[in-house]
Amino acid sequence: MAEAERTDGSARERTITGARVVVCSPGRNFVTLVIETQAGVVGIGDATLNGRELSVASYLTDHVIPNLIGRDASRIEDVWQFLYRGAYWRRGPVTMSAIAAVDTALWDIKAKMAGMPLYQLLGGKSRERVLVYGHANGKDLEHTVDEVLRYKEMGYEAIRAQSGVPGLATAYGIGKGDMYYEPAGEELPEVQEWDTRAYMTFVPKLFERLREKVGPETKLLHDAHHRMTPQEAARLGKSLEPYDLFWLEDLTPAENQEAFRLIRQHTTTPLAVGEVFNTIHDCRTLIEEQLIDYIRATVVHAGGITHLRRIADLAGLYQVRTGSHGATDLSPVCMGAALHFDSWVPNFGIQEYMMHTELTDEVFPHDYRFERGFMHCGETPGHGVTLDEKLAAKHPYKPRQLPVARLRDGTLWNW
Ligand code: EZ4
Ligand code: CO
Repeated sequence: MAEAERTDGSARERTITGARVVVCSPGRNFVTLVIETQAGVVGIGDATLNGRELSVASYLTDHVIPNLIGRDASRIEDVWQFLYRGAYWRRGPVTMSAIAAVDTALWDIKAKMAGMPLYQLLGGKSRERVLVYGHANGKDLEHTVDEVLRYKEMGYEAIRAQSGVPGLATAYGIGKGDMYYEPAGEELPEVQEWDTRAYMTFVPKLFERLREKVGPETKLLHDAHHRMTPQEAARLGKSLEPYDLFWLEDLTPAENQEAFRLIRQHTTTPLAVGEVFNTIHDCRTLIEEQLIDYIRATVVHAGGITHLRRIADLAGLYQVRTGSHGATDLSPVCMGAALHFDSWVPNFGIQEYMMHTELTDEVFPHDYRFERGFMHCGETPGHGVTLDEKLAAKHPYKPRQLPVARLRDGTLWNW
């Protein structure tokens, strides 16, 4: 290791002495990185990439961890740059989730060493509580209305509504009948059916009824999950304008960022994009041209707190607010870190929140909590989430993949 990369004597206690990856499946698969320092301070980071978990685990174990041993855990920025630039092969979900895990664990360590909750290191709280949205899913229109009203009863001020579509055997976002939605099914992907026309005919009817039932106050959200062409997306946004959505998410695949110019010209429905983004480059055009209202990038898939902060700062220049992904396939470690980030970030919009199962919560003890529509991060030094490795070991990894979508004629579509 070069001189500059070695820890100096006074920083001996901050030296990274060990790191390991824990893959477990307390109901669903999670990948967690554990980093240890000479002083015995331990930090953890989420590295979960739904359906491709072991690739990130290997990237960390085989390629990243050997580079961490002996390094100064306090040099978060330099470690980030080392892992990003130093790998030569940049970006991509596997690399960026691995970097995110290291980054999150190092922020956890730094905050623990400072004896402060993580949000203090970011600059302190900008708000008292974090607005979250919950997921209401129903097999048909009436069922979805009931579910939305149930979430309203639970105190949610913002609710995402997804519904089964008449004539389609399956639809994105519909759970298997309980609170714990999980899209990854079997070892090989479930094939779901998709028909854009059936969906686009139905969705405005759903939101007309929902708005009637919940009244004007409740914030309603919807996820189109990348299924539309730009022109269809523009029309869908327009057709939902009367129902005053908080946001319409992932209308069309956004590797084509320029497509949003067309959508934006046609609709005033607020747009959210970015849960699958890994870096600031994935959203630079969307943000700089003010083509979206909310950026969905997360701690775990977008290079950790260090990189998410860069994205949020760029977004802030253009009045784009954050709305981080928070599905159950992001572990409580990501949620804990996200809530510290959300408590600080000046241009905060909303945070997605889906309850993890009791077993998941037992494996990842944490101090964040939900209270009537809002989340609160805790005051424990670090990000406030730990890993019960003994319990985790009782729930080994199970191969599972996300579904795929096909059109009625068999053409593979975007799930
Ligand atoms: O389908 O995280 O807005 N939330 C979502 C999620 C994603 C899953 C994929 O693993 O779109 O539910
Ligand atoms: Co989404």
